[in-house]
Amino acid sequence: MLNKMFKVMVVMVLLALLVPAATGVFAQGVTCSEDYSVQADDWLSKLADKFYGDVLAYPAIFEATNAVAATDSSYATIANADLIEVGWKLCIPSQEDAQALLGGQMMAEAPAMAEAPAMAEGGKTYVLVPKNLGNPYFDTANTGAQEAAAELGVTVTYQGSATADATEQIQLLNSLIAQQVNGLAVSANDADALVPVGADAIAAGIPVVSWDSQIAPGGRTVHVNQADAEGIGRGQIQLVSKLIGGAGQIAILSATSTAPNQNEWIKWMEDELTKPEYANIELVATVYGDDEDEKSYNEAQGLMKTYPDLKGIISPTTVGIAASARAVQDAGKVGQVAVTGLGTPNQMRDYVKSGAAPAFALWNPADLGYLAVYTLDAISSGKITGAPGDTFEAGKLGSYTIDENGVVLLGPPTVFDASNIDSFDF
Ligand code: RAM
Repeated sequence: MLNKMFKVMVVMVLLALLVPAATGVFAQGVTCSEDYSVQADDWLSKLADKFYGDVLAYPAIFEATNAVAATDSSYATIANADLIEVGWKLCIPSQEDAQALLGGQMMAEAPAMAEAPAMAEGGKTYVLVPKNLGNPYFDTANTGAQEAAAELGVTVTYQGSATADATEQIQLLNSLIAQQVNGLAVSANDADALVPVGADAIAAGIPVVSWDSQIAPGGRTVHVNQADAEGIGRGQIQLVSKLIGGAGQIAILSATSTAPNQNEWIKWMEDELTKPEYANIELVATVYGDDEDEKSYNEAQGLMKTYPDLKGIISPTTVGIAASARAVQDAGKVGQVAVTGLGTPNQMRDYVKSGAAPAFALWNPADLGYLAVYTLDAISSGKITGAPGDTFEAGKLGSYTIDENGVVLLGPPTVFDASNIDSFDF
């Protein structure tokens, strides 16, 4: 870990020193051996791994693309190496040119870096378990988890059930315990139902953290929470109130009825609604789309039929909010029914622009997956036991402390609207 951090620092120092040299290399005719068009879920270190087998070689792509962009505007100009956008054209220099661009230092370290996958093969395997597969939110969390895995020299596999169902999830976890994996990071479909299987894993020496949606204490050591539940819940009511002018009927379209995270947020929404400033807002229904697109869409349609005067839908699930916005648009009710909730900017961009969902919130799921893997690894490697007060380092995200409830908090969510939605790509 320290070794990796040292390498990152060496590369950063070298880059700072190398800017004039890099320009020189291009002056000497380094060309792009390949052009690459950025796809969803790409990030620079992933591409560096793909093209050079070395995640730390990403500055070569960064430098090369910016250099060619200076004379050819069809290439992207990358201001921030952490932010690349789908569709951008990148310049991929040859391995040789990349090496020259990085002053030879990067590739000189290649043998040491190449040890990482070998170590991982005989080394630790953790499993990142989403509520279900096929949800871009969890796919993005997995990209962050893979980034952490590469930094830590471990393998993280991504395995989930087809539906967001606790029984299916328990079956999967039992089979992972039988396979003697080295750690489990789970977004739970039911807080209590998963306690026995989580406790079995811990008893078998397999550390368990929950992330995104928690397993109750007893079935996990630490829960990696995206943001304070009270803040999320109250924030949703504040958002919908603004969008509907403080008066009218609203409904909640949630994920599954047992989802620990949504249920906690809804509890805080209901509490917020008791404040006098919301006296003119009436919560008429809470329905469940089970984090399935079609079911969520049908539920949203149902709400609009049953409550023709409905003014707002809060959907605190990335699947539900996108389906609700689509249903509002298809029903020709943009401007009459405002959708808000928790969504990914990439899924919601068009609906923000059409006015179907003018504003919503979320955290960065990739950071959440990254933090979950660092937390699990800190426990698995014995750096911490996971007890309240324990502090550990989580790579680029910095230092975290486990609170008195065994919870690690990522940080406050971002509110997205027309003014900022185009700055985010996940
Ligand atoms: C869905 C899932 C997930 C939740 C997000 C906001 O993707 O239900 O658990 O955190 O929405």
